[in-house]
Amino acid sequence: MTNNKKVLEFIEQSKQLCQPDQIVWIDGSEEQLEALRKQAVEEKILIKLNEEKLPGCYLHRTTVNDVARVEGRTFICSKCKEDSAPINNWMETTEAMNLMNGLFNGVMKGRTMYVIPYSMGAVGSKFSKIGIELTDSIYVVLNMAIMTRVGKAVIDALGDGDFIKGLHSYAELSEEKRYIMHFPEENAIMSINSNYGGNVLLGKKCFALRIASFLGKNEGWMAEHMLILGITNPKGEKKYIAAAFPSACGKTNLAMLIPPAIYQEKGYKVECVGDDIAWIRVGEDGRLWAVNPENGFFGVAPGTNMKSNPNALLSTQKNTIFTNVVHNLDDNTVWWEGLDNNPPANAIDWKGNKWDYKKFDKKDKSTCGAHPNSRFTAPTVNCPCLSDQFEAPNGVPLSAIVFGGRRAKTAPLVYQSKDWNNGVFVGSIMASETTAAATGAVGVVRRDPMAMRPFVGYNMGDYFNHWIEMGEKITNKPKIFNVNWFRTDDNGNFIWPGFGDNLRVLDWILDRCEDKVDARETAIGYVPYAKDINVEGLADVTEATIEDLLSIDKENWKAEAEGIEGFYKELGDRVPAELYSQLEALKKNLNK
Ligand code: GTP
Ligand code: SPV
Ligand code: MN
Repeated sequence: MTNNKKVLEFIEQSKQLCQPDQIVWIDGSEEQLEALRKQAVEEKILIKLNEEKLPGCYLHRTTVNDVARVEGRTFICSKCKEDSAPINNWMETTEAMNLMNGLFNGVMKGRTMYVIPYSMGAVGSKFSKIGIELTDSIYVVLNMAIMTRVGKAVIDALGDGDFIKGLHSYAELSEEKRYIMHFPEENAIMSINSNYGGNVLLGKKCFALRIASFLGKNEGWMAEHMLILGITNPKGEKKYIAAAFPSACGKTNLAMLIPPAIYQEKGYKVECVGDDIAWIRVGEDGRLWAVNPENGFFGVAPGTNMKSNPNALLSTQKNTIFTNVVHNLDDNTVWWEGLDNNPPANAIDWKGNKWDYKKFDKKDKSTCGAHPNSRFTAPTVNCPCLSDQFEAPNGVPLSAIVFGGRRAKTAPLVYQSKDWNNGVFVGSIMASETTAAATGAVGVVRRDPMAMRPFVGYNMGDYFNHWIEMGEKITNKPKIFNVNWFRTDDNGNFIWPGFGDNLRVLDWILDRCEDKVDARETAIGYVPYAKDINVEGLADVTEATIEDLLSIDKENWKAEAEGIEGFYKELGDRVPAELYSQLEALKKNLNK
C-alpha cells in the first residue's frame, strides 16, 4: 500500500513484537468494511440490528469492567517528570516503553493485526494530521472508520511524511494490565487491555487532544475539548462559537441544538461543525479559526431523545454502532434510559442479561438497562444540522469561546470575562461534577481547567502559559464566557430548562460580542441584566428565575478562591504569574 519507510518499519517492528497471524490493511472501501461487519457478527462482536428500522446499524457490548475512559491508568510519558506531572500520571519514557513492550509481547498470536491509516481533518488539508493505528480489534476498525477518515486516500496523502504511531491490543481485557500510554516526545501512543471508546479509538482523545495539544504548544496552535457551532441570525449573519465542557456535560447537545419556537419564527438557524474536539489556529486576519478534526460523533446515548436532541437521535438512525445500550428483542432495535417512556418488555441489558424494566429504580444506577456511559458512534454526514463549513480547509472564525461545567451552586448561568487573560483565568478555574464518562465516583466537584484536565499532553502550568501566549498573537480576539446549565434548586432539580433554550444564553453572548447589550460588572466578570436574557415563550422561567440563576454568592466565591489557590499550588511552579495576579484581583473584588 505504501513505500513510506517509516510506516513499513513501524508495522514490521510491531509485527515482531505482537506476532499476529496475519496483517490486513484497511483500505477504506465499503466492500472491506462490509466484510468486517459480517465477520464481527459471526464472531459475536456485533449484533446486526433491524435493517428496516435501523439500516446499517449494530449493537456492541463491552465487558463489564471496560465501560469508560480509565484516567487512573492513562499516562503521559516524557523524559522529564515536570513536563507531564503533576496532573497527568507520569512514567519515564524508557521505563514505560519497556513495560509496554513486555505487555505487547506475542499478544496478537492467533489474531489479525489491522493497519488503519487515518486522517484527523479532511484528507490532504494543510492542517490535517495523519495517524496509523495498529489494532487486533474489529470493533476499533469499524469505529475508527466512522470517527475518522481511513484508508488508501490517507496513505496517498501521507506520501513519505510523518505520522503518529498508535498500537492497540485488547489483549485479555485485564483491568490490572490496562494502560493507555502517550509518548508526545516520540509521536506515539500505546493502549492495551481495553476495547472501550476513548481508551482505544486512538485518533480521538489520545491523538486529537493529548498528542495534538503537545504539538500545538510547540507549533503555535491549540487542540481543545470543544464543540463548534454556527448561529445564523434573522439578518443572515453567521457567527461561530466554540465551547469547552467536561465529558458528559452537554457538548453534543449544544452543538446540535434546535432553536426554541420563537427563535425559529424569527429565522434563527443553528448548525453543527463539531461536538467534541476543535483544532484552533490564528488566521491571516488575526482571528481564531477552528476545525473539527473528527468525522463522526461518539455521543452519550442516555438522555438523547426527540425532545432533548432530535438532531443527535436522527444522526443515529443509520450506519451507527451502539455500545452498551438495551437490546429490544421484539423488533431488534435499541433503547436507553431517557429515549422515551416505553422501555421494551422483552429486552437484554447492557451486560447481556435479561432486563426487567419494572425493576428500574432511578436512584440505583445498577438497575439501568443501558450503561450511563453507553454511546453511539454515528457518521457526521447523518447529522441534519451539519454545517456546510464542516470540511472547510481553514475552519470557521470564532466570535466567542465558552467554558462551562456542571455546578449545582456557585457558577451563574452565564458571565463574561474582562479580557483574554481574564478569560484564560476563567477557563483555568473551571470545576465540574464528575460524570460516568470516566471510571470513578460520579457527582464529585473537581477542578477541570478548560475541560482539559484528562486531555492535556504536557504540564498544566505550561498549558495555561500557552493560552496566554496565544492571546498575544490574536489581534482580533474572541470574547471569553463561562456558562452553567446545571444550577439546581433546593430539591436538586435543574432550574434552567437547558438544551434548545441554551440558545437564549448564546444570543446574549453574541450580542455582547457585538457590543449590542450592556452588562453588570461584578467581582467575577460581566453578568447579564436579567431582562436581557430572552424568556419569551418559556412557561416556567420568569425574570425572577433569571435573577436567581445569575446571582453570585460572595461567600461561596470566597471559598472557591481558596480552592483555586490550592489547585494552583498543586499544579506547581509553572503556573504563570499572570494567573496568580488574576486570582489576587478576584479576591480583592470579592472583599470590596
Ligand atoms: P462527551 O461526549 O462525554 O464529551 O459528552 P458531551 O459533553 O458531549 O455531553 P452530552 O451533550 O452528550 O450530554 C451529556 C448529558 O448531559 C446527557 O445526559 C444530556 O442529556 C445532559 N445535558 C446536555 N445538555 C444539557 C442541558 O442543557 N441541561 C441539562 N439539564 N442536561 C443536559
Ligand atoms: C469524553 O469522555 O469526553 C468522550 C468520550 O468524548 S471518550 O471518547 O471515551 O473520551
Ligand atoms: Mn468528549
